[in-house]
Order: sequence, then C-alpha cells, then structure tokens
Amino acid sequence: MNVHLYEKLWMWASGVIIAVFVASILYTSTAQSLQPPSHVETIDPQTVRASAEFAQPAVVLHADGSATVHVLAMMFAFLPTEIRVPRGRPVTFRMTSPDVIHGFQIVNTNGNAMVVPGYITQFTTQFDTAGEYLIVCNEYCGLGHHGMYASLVVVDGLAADGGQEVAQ
Ligand SMILES: [Cu+2]
Repeated sequence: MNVHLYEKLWMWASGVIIAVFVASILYTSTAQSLQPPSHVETIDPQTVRASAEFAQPAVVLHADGSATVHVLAMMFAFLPTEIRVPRGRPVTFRMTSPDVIHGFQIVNTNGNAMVVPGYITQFTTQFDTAGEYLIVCNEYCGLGHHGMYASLVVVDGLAADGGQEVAQ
C-alpha cells in the first residue's frame, strides 16, 4: 500500500501528540499528585445559604494544627474572601456552590478543583511556603467571572487557640 509522504507525516504527528497527552496525564498524576477527587457528598443547592456549614463559611482550626476551610463559591465571589491557614499543616477544603459550576484554583499550588452545585467538593493539601496566594475561578460562570477571586494567606504559627476565623 502506498501512503503519501505528507499523510505519513501527519499520522506520525498525531501519534506523537497522543503520546504527549498520555505522558502528561501520567506525569501530573504521579509526579505532581494531581488526581481527581474520590469524595462524593451531596447537598441541596437551594438551601446551601441556610445550611449549618455554608451559611457562615469560615476557616476552622483544629487542636492538632490542621485546618478545615469551608468555602462558598457563588456568582461572583468566594466566601470567605480571605482564607488564613497554617503553614506546613494539612488543610482540608470543603466547598459548594448555590448557583452554577465554578472553579477554585489556588495559583502556584496544586490546589485546583471544580465546585459543582449539589455536591461538596473536598480535597486536602498542605502549603509549605508562607505567603499570600491568589484564588481564582477558572470555570467561566457568567458576566462577572473575571472578578471572582479571593486570597489565601499561609502563615506560620496559626493555632487553634488563636481563635477561629470568621467569614468576611
Ligand atoms: Cu465563578
């Protein structure tokens, strides 16, 4: 069978692109620990604003030094708008949306998840470098999408006896 030279080149190019895609999935899932969440928990989006967990979303510090961050992602803001967490300790994010799908990306970290109405998105990570990180919505959610951001402040020595954070 005679295959034209350009056709061969494009076949090889397609093969190389697929190989690059598969390799990048393997690399990010193993070397960078970027994995889809395995946690499935539902919540009624109609009553999220009145729920015990998300009516006043805030950071809760635990006695062992870890923290749980409750976040409400909505058009067009994150609550709380400033999230303060301890450095070098496990931080669990629990998030939901009362309206549409949003993204929750902590820039320059591996914290990145989709926030879907009807579900609680949860992931646990740790921040080893103190400082301020930008949180952005990376799922287009409407006309105010570009203004949907918050900040994460990673600090040393944040302990449970320092008091709980309150929602902004
Ligand atoms: Cu959004």
